[in-house]
Amino acid sequence: MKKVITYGTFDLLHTGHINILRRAKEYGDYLIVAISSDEFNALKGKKAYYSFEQRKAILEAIRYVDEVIPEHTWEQKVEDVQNHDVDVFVMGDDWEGKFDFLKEYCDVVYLPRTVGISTTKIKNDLNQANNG
Ligand code: C2G
Repeated sequence: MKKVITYGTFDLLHTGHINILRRAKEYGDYLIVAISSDEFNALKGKKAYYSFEQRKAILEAIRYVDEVIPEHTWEQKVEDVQNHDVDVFVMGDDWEGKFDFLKEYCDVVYLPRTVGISTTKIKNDLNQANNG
């Protein structure tokens, strides 16, 4: 079984997230998604609308996703890849090059981001719509 892993906050799920999950799954048979904990999000300077538990439940309902684990630190990726016998690490290309150190342990793939959508854009658009 070929195992793939990807990481992210996945807040306010949108087609950009679905696109990366669908394409990541195409690299193997089993997709693990490491979702940033609320505490790690704070480290990333992010405040998710949905809690970790809510984001986990949402991701677990997606057909491409086989397992969801928590992301607590920047440093856990090597351990995750080894402990879960991961063959391929996939991220959007806004992270291009940032995780090349994993090439020692698995394939590393950066996929083009979906243009025109982001959680930040959703929040801004909603704020504008509600504030006139
Ligand atoms: N993404 C995408 N297209 C978009 C928006 C997001 O392909 N329009 C991808 C990102 O490139 C990332 C994944 O969706 O691979 C999740 O994005 P975020 O939830 O924003 O995750 P991020 O904050 O980038 O966290 O250790 C890695 C970090 O946890 C990544």
